[in-house]
Amino acid sequence: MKPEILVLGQLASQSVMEQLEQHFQCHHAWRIAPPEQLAFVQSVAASVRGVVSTGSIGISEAQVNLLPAVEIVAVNGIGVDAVNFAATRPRGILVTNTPGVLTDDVADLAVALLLASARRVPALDQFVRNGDWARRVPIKPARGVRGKVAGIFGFGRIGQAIAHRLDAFGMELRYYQPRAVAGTAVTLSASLLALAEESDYLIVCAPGGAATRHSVNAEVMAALGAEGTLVNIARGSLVDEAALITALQQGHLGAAALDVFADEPNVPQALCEMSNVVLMPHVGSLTVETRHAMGQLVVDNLLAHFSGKPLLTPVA
Ligand code: 8YV
Repeated sequence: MKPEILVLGQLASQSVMEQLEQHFQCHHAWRIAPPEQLAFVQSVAASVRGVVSTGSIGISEAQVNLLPAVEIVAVNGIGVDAVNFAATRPRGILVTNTPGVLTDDVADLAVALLLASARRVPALDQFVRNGDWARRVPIKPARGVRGKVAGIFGFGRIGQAIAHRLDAFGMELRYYQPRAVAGTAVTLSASLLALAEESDYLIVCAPGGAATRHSVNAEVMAALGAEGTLVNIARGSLVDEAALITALQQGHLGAAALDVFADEPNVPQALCEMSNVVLMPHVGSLTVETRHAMGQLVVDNLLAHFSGKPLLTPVA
């Protein structure tokens, strides 16, 4: 008999969805409208042994408590801040994620956001489309990035991949995270506040969760300054979004380029109205290639678990 799994989020790769169907008896909660989802999960809960989730959805304490037989939660994403470990750990429920395979695409998007903000790509795209160029409206020169300082908050795989790329643009690099990284040529700043003070661009790629919630606060944004730009490709929870809006409105911060938000998919109207803000709908890893590789890791972790083999990418 195929193991039964609860699929909480749709995975973008068709081949991955087919493999899930091939190897498991799938209960697709994501196909059910939210008001009926709880009843659906309750109706299948007793025999569910595995869960497929996403970085944003994770698994809540209430969901874990609904599943008496669950053994493994396979997250299609690197961030596991939405997984309630206080509920999974005491029951020995295993958790896997998808590190490594999404590094390049997420780093690429961070650089794309930085450049789009510096060179005002969305605003100038509008400028052409709405006829301002044809009307010969004067164009304010953008700011170059060569020689500017990029401060990277969170210097894991993704942070280091961003550093590697920005080095090729002639930017100066610094980073901050609580634990120093051995063997890097990039300078460690004394604190996040110091990093913001020393940087023209602050790029947030630290893990989300309670420990880092609102690390980028009003003080950090003021330190980044009126000419500074905040780039966030990690989690909305890392930034105090209300303070960000105030800082941008009052000119304490120059610009922002954001792929992630506090309450996705709801983006504050104030941010949508600012021309010095670049907005993306949480798509750092959303390429055909990477979403396939992530989904394949989800499938391979589940197959390993249910055949008694070691997990490929367990979360410690
Ligand atoms: C995805 C992410 O949004 O990896 C993460 O932590 O946030 C993203 O890659 C998501 O998990 C896709 O399912």
